[in-house]
Amino acid sequence: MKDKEKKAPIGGLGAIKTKVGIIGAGPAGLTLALMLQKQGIQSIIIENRSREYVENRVRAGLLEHNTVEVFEELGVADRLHKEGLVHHGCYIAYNGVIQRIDFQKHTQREVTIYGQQEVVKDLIQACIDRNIEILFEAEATEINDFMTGEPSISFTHLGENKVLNCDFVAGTDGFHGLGRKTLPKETYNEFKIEYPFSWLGILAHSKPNYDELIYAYHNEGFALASMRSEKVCRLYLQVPNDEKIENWTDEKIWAELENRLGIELDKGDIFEKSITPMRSFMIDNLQAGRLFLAGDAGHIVPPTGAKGLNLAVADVRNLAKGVTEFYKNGSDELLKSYSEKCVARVWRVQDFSNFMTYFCHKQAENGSFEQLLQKSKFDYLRISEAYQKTIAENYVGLPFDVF
Ligand code: RFL
Ligand code: PHB
Repeated sequence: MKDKEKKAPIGGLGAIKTKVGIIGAGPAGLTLALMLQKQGIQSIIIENRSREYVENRVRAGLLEHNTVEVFEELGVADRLHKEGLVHHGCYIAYNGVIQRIDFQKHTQREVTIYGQQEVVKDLIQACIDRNIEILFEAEATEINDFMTGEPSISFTHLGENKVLNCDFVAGTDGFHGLGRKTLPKETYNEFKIEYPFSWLGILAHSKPNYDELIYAYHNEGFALASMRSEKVCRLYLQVPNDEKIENWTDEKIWAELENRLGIELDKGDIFEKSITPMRSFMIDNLQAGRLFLAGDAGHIVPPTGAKGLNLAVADVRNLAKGVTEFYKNGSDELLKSYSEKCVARVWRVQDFSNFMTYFCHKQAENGSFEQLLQKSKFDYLRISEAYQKTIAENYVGLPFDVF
């Protein structure tokens, strides 16, 4: 919808107004709304799913030091500190030979294990407590006039067509959202890798009998042992892209995990299983006029580096700073450099996530040149403090303002 006639007038039937119209109540959109509210800037979030759905969507689990600090500053980290598990290192294994990466020693920083569903629950509750309006089951259908100073978002809610008039539009609507589809194609280049493997992920009522995460290369394929609490394990197995979840009985999953991880597991009740493809994707521009993309809307990293949610938080931190500067000092300098600043960090994280993915996954035949190079990297990791430090500082998250 390009012409203004089709839109309801401001204050008219179905039209509402705010400063920042945010599409998507994922970690990016919710964090942005709270950052803006802290600066006295009003926003409204439009989310096409129900509250129950977004609060129960199983995804990430690992928060960088930076991300935890942002949540502390926003006053939403109480439950995270009570229930989250702080880890000072992780293990990387190659066919059963284990090397610990010591985050504390190499970076004086740590990571926190806390499920994305819990993050989202905390953020939604804080938005509600702070009178930030979230319209659930409201689908954004069009972003209008974003090259002018008066953009708007057309959406449907409770069977009605509505319009949100705003000064800025934040496309924090994930990989399949409207934000990136709306960004003019001529403003960006697109980059992607589709990996020839996927992750079969499970959640189980089991006691993790490992104290830190284990990333395991194995001749049968990669496995990752993570956790959600002292009673819930989160585990992943590398599977082919065309794998069907029906082919994996619980017994087969546990046997394969024990084989690849080289440890005995507490084989409890599996209550969630799904297969996720692995991809790296990004565009090198995240803005046009008054439309700004953040989080998965602008980039996807394979989960081996545990970075997607953390990158989403880094993006919206830059966006909130730019919008705040605009309202407080009338300057759009930070907004103009928003994309450039975010994209520099995205490239660094893309490289690390891609490195971890190729490093840990089974790709080449045993004994092939590629597989022996991969093994050599692991042999080097075993003896090189420098290599360990490089992994540690990327894994815990580089400080925000270096990029
Ligand atoms: P989200 O979470 O996808 O939220 C976007 C929201 O927008 C809504 N939406 C719309 N709403 C209204 N109108 C429309 N037209 C809309 N279109 C979409 C959607 O319903 C949704 O609610 O994006 P956001 O906020 O950018 O957050 C990104 C993170 O969710 C993602 O990067 C992470 O989950 C990635 N990830 C991990 N990240 C980490 O930092 N650490 C980890 O340990 C980690 N592990 C993972 C992961 C992702 C995984 N999967 C399943 C892809 C492990 C896995 C297996
Ligand atoms: C998780 O706990 O879900 C998780 C942890 C680390 C990763 C990916 C996922 O690299």
